[in-house]
Amino acid sequence: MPASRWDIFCSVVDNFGDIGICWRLARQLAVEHDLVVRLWVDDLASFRRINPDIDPAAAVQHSRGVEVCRWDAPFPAVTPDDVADVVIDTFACTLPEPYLHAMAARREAPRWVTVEHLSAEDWVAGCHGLASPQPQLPLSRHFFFPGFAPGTGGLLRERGLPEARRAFQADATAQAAFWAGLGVPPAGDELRLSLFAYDCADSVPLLRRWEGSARPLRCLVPDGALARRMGEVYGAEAVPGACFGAGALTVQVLPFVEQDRYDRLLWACDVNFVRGEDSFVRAQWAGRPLVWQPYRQDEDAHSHKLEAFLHRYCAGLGPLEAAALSDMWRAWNRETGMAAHWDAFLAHRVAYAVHAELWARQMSDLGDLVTNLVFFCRKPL
Ligand code: TRH
Repeated sequence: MPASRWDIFCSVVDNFGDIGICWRLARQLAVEHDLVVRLWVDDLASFRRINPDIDPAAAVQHSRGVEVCRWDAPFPAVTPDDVADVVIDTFACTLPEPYLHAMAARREAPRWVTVEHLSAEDWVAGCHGLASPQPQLPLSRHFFFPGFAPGTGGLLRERGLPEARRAFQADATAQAAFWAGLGVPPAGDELRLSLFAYDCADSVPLLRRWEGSARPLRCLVPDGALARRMGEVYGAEAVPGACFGAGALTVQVLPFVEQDRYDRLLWACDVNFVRGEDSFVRAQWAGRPLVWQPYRQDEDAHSHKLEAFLHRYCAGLGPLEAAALSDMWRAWNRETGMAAHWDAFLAHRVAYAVHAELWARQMSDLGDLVTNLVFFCRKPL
């Protein structure tokens, strides 16, 4: 049987990816695996943006079956009995010293696992599951890598997600209600894009290209730096609800919505621009064409991640489709030449949607990350 108490530590570096992933992990452990889960978060204000239930002032609160604790410094006094059976430090965040010492003083050491960043690179399967002893204390932690290949931890996917997504995509009434709830008019023959991206200095040529589209195009962009930059192009204030643009293009600024609603946005749009890790994975489950922008890292590490993923993802596409997709993704990440590659990308939209379904099925075959993690922690050392 899996150990019953789990502590997850989440340090919100910047952006929302880390808390986005930890929140899904915590919820799924509690709801689907019936575990007692505490989530320690050092930035509740960011957490609140993806979960409006959260009160940033509360030291302890409950949401969706999870106990959420504010991770303050200094960390409160902690005894070995307070330590959970499984301790997860996400993305190798440094555990608080008092907690670490209490872990070492526990009669039976807890299972200590670092859930790592997502990458499609080949080395991931070789590192998944490796142990690393703590140099000063009688503790050992194991590395758990999400991934896209057998031998990795797989991807976060809740029970029933594919069915819920397909039901929504087949239900015109549910989609109409969803758009209305967001203040977006009925789609008609408009092409709908969701665009969640890091600030892009050179998006103007792409906007101009969209203005000249044969078909009306609505670009739905969340409140943030990129929306403001787009607003400047049209002399508009990019606040949630604002619409601006020219020709065939309407840019509409959306509020940052709660995670489940963001999923629906991805399911409802024709093409999704996503970034980082979590929105990238959610767009893969959406079964729609996507354009990915990895989180920018020093020494161009993100380009290696991009190429590794393209290598895997394009394996199931024909040469023309693979080239058009790779060109568009690379241009988006170089922040130049996107306009030149957009038409070719869009021309293969139907093939990409078919491929997205196959890819999602292939990824499902790896098992979902949380179930894999529970099995991993159940295995005797
Ligand atoms: O915010 P991100 O850029 O996160 C990144 C990466 O995870 C990266 O690996 C990490 O190291 C870095 O942060 C610090 O993008 P990501 O991963 O897509 O996370 C965004 C989260 O926000 C995701 O859970 C989806 C959620 N979201 C909403 O809930 N509502 C919204 O309206 C939008 C646009 C996003």
